[in-house]
Amino acid sequence: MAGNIQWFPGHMAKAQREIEEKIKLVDIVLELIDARIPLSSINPVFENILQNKKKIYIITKTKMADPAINEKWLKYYNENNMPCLFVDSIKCLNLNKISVLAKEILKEKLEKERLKGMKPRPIKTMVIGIPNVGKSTLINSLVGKKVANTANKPGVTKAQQWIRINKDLDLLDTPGVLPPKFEDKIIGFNLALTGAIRDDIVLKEDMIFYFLDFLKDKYPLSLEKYEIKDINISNLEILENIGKSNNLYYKDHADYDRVYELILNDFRNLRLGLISLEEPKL
Ligand SMILES: Nc1nc2c(ncn2[C@@H]2O[C@H](COP(=O)(O)OP(=O)(O)OP(=O)(O)O)[C@@H](O)[C@H]2O)c(=O)[nH]1
Ligand SMILES: [Mg+2]
Repeated sequence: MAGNIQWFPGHMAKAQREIEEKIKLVDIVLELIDARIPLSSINPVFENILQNKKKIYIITKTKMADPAINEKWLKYYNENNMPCLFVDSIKCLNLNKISVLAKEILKEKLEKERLKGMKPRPIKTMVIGIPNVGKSTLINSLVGKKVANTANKPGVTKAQQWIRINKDLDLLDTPGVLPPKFEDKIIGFNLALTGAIRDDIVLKEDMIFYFLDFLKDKYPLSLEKYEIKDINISNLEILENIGKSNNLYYKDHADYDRVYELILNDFRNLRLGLISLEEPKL
């Protein structure tokens, strides 16, 4: 699809409505952001829905992203007074800090309740974010068992679900929501590369050409996996080389579709190294 990508599947409209309905019930929101695409994984619609609700940015998949770029993002969030935690739900990085930080942010409210004689209660939190960012995986890792379905594709969670993490924390899992349109086609590429939207929503060829240009510019060494040392060759030559060395051939040229799949799988399974697709302008 060229130019603006305009779409909004019905199930997302419903998921968004349900978030709007439940927002009153929660003390604080965890907005999940993919460490590899901290700009593209923000849904501006959430800003309107949340209004003045307290929020922690939970940066997920930290261990899949470039550590040097993670550092830059941490600095960015700190400088902009955006409470954040860089976590990895698979490697259990910083997960125990979530309820500590939530309590700290809600200290005044909880103290007021205590003074009124109310009993201590779990903090109610809603986990929101774009599809595939790791909402359900985070919840499972916090509970220590599989209570929510997860998979590496968008749209796995279909309905909201309350989950008690411990006496201090209740979490509401929600289905992923994306904005109704992406102004910038690079956002579409970033979302498709990381699996937040299905690959067939963007033009795969354009996405792979964008990605190869990006790698040449920012991560030239990653192409050594394909024995490409001279980054001045064209993307078409790169595809031909990869086709040849991986036996992905169709008549006299590379079987492009299968080469695209190979590159995508290599990126998603970290075989090209730890790659961040977006960095902050500091
Ligand atoms: N390495 C790593 N993988 C993660 C992390 N969080 C999630 N994943 C993987 O990302 C994929 C998507 O995770 P889910 O938890 O299903 O994502 P979701 O946000 O609930 O997705 P929807 O329900 O579709 O909105 C799964 O393959 C997870 O294993 C993380 O912190 N690190
Ligand atoms: Mg889910």
